[in-house]
Amino acid sequence: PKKCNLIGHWVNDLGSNMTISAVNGDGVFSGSYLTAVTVTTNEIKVSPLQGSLQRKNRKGQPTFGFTVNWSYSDSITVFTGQCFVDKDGKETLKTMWLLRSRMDNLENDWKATRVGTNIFTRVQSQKE
Ligand code: B9F
Repeated sequence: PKKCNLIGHWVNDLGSNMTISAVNGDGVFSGSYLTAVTVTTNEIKVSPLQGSLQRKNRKGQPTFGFTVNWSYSDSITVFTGQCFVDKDGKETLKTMWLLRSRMDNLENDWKATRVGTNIFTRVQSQKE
């Protein structure tokens, strides 16, 4: 079956855009993230992401994790997931995320973390 390649342009079920620009030999990768949604009226800006791809498994469909450090807020999101390839070679990233907001005090810590899922599919480049 076709190998999963994280490099490229992805869109998720919320319409957020993610670009993974490089993956090195150790599986360390970097890119950028533009969320389509926000909770507040904050201005949304492209934010950097850094992640790690599992390289131990030679059977394909690797697991990975990455962090998005929101450049316009004091919040941070971590994603973990797996890249699946179907029989037609179509890649899907199935992920779960935790969004941590900064709280002013320990009493508010209980409400600091949101959780959810996102499904990413590849945005085909014009020449493919
Ligand atoms: O909306 C978040 C934000 C941070 C401070 C004010 C607004 C940051 C963007 C999070 C985007 C999430 C979703 N987008 C996506 O593609 S990450 C997981 C989801 N997948 C309000 C106050 C603190 C946090 C939220 Fe904020």
